[in-house]
Amino acid sequence: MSPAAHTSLRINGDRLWTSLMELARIGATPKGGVCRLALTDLDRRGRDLVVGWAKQAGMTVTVDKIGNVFMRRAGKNPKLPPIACGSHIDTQPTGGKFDGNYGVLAGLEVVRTLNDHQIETEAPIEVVFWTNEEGSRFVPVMMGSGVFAGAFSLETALAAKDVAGKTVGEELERIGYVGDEEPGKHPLGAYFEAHIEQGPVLEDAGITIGVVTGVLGLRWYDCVVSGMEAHAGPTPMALRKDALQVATRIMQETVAIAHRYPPYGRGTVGFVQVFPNSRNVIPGQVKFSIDLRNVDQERLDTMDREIRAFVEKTSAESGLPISIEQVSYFAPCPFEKGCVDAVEGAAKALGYSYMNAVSGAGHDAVYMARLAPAGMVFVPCKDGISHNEIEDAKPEHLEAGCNVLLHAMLDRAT
Ligand code: HGY
Ligand code: MN
Ligand code: MN
Repeated sequence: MSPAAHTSLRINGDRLWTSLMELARIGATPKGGVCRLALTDLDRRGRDLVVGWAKQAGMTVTVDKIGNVFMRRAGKNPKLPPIACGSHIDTQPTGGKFDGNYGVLAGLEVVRTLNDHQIETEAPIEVVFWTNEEGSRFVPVMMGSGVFAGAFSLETALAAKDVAGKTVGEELERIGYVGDEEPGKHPLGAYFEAHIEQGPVLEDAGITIGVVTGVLGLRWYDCVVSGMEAHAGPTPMALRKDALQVATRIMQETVAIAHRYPPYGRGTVGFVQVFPNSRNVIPGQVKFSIDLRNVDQERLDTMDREIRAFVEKTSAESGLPISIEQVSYFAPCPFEKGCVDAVEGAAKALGYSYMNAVSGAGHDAVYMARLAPAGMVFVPCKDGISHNEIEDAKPEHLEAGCNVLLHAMLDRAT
């Protein structure tokens, strides 16, 4: 918990809410959500708005070669590695106002509060937003933080293409966010991320703060089933090479595998491309995503073996070629005890209800945990819904989470 001198310090919840609503206007959708895909003009406008606010708060800004943005508030001792916080401002196509955006603007609110009270921390404070956390437009997921942590190379990331064939490198150039700093050459003393839970556990339990102890491991795959286009009328059922019918067996097995490894087994098929996608043509090719997750490494590896074995069996039985390529992976990630304790200590001292939580969603904190002590603060979201335009959260919960972030960071920065 932060030193006695600061225990009465609280953030300005109205200012945080106002900033969230202003940022949410960039890419606002009719149902009240946000569509601000990575490296689009909307992403640029969102980046520019947040960077403008940071400069107004007296912060300096550094951008690295994958477009990660580091906004810095000086500390007494510039030689100390910064105590950082942050998240992402890119969203899902049918995303919400709070996923990612909350963690960045909560960090900005921490700085604004320190400014209001002329508090000088020993270590610098930094607020970061990472490029393409969502992995929706460009794969891999958590791209900017992954390059920063060395999980994959800058070249691999810059070459990634969206469905229209545009590369990360071209789009980063186009929106003017190719920085000079080599990714990863930026010391961090500790990293905290405030985020909505994106699940129902906190709300169901009536708890305000989730003390995140770790994050599920994740494997993403691209799977392609190749058949033969043919006419839906004259082609007898027994003579078809129907790529979609075969693909659906693998989609069903993706879900079945998750059910076999509870309680944290997860299996999802969210992206499907059918070719030629015409109602009276037997599909000749289907490309689809597979997302497998679990909290336990052994179970995640078993799920990996089982989906690959099923693909092989299905190809042999159907006679259709099927490829499966892993395109994203990170291991289950426990957070550092000191950071977990700092979050719990802050929640306790501030008088908020709290409980331990495991994150089903991936976050940039997963990669930061490879480089420095890292922790996360969860707050409830309405009905646990996220990656949906109706995503919602209570101002008082967002304020509470930001107060916990403030004091957990002061615990490390003063
Ligand atoms: O997929 C995830 O868990 C994160 O929302 N990118
Ligand atoms: Mn997120
Ligand atoms: Mn997300």
